[in-house]
Amino acid sequence: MSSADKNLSVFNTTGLPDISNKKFAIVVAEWNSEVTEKLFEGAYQTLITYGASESNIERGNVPGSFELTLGAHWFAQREDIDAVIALGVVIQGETKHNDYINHAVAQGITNISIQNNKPVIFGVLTPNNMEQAIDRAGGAFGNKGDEAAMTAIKMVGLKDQVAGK
Ligand code: RBF
Repeated sequence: MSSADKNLSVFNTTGLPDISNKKFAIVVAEWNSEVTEKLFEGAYQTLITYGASESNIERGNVPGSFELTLGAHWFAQREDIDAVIALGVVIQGETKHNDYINHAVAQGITNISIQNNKPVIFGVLTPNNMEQAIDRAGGAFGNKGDEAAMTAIKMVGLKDQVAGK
């Protein structure tokens, strides 16, 4: 299956950790908010479906995807937060800006997850057009928000496993 055909809401759920006491932050970019809201809904719902409690999920908005790194960093610095999910949509083709934004955010998210020693999940769609974005935000190819939340859950579990917890 090529990544273009992957359904982002279909995943292997064997051996998922107990996340009932884990705390998550979801950072949402306001650019292309009609799509990022769908990503948020998917991420939030997936966390709840797999055992997170509503009171353990916090949300923060940032103006655009470029600001996801810093917004996520502020949450990641908090000791009580176990994982951060960063959600955005940068449409390629509409602006050359996407190259700069996508690379900066991908690198930034990698850096802050290492610095803070906790999962910070890259949930940024980088489609060629709005139709492709909608297909991956609850449409034909599932929801990248679901996938980002599942990634957060699995990484939280792996961290505990490695720590022998
Ligand atoms: N932010 C996004 O999240 N998605 C975009 O597609 C996007 N396109 C942009 C295009 C241009 C020309 C500019 C100037 C900004 C764009 N941004 C986008 C906003 C960016 O992430 C950031 O919020 C601003 O650059 C901060 O001033």
